[in-house]
Amino acid sequence: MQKLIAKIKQANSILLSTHRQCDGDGLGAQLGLFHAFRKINKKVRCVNVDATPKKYDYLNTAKFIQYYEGSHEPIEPTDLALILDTNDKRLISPLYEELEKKCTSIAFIDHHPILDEGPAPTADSLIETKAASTGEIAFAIIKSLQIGLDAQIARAIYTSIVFDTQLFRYVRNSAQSHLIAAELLSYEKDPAEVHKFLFANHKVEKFKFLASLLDQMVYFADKKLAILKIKQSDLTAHGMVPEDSRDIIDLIMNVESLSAAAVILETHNRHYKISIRSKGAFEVRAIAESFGGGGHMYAAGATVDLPYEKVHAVIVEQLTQLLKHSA
Ligand SMILES: [Mn+2]
Repeated sequence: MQKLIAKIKQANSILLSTHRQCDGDGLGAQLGLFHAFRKINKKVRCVNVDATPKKYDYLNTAKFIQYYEGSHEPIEPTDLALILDTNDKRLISPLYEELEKKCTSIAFIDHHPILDEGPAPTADSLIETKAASTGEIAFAIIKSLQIGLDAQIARAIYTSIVFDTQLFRYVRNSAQSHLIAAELLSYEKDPAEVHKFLFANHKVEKFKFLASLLDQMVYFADKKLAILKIKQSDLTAHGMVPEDSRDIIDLIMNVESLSAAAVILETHNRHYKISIRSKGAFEVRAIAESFGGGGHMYAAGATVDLPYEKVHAVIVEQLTQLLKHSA
């Protein structure tokens, strides 16, 4: 931490980024640091690989974030690039390759474990797997730099925490998430509005889509495990885009009997995006890693280019084995 703080102090220009298909945590940490660094007169910019989902409009993303894909604006030479909520440079590609050319140093600020068989993060990186969200690490950085909080910083960091803990359901054996949130609430005057933007944003069509999918869930191992396949045709039939299915894995984990479950989303022909969750009896990250993906111990994912039957069979086999050995 102290090494990174020194790097930040030295840097005149800082570029902030987060992983492709950003989420509330990466975005909140990025914007929290952005607003904080502006207060200490850094030349700071946010550049992400791809667009931000609409539900985050309340963070004024269009005003503060530039997009690399589809933009013709070059990346200017920058002292320091900070990449939030991932330590896997492949999730920033092809922006990452550009940052390597233009930035003096690059550091990942993240709470995911480093992949056993992935690219190593840069030497300046700060990986804190005990943090329930990257926003909490961003908060610690802001505190270390003795930057005063304000409403914009608070809303961004609060977004990180409530998003990754799913409204404090997934805290990591620590009071830290709650304590930081309590401090932020002196500045964030309408937390219920943030909760609404993040979690109560479903259209009626989305519920019809969900209803059709819940019927297609396949339970096995005494209803302790389940797999849900989402086909392209399921999305198009309800006017949905892949982003609309991202929260489904977390919704189905509300089934009491389940220990773990997987959603296999068909992104295009023979390409699948796998999301796996466990309630904690056993870890599922290794399954994602076996497909070249990664994530947390109990929440992981991968994208694969394999026939569906193969993907399905591997996941069923691995989940069944893990469940058996967890008993
Ligand atoms: Mn995160």
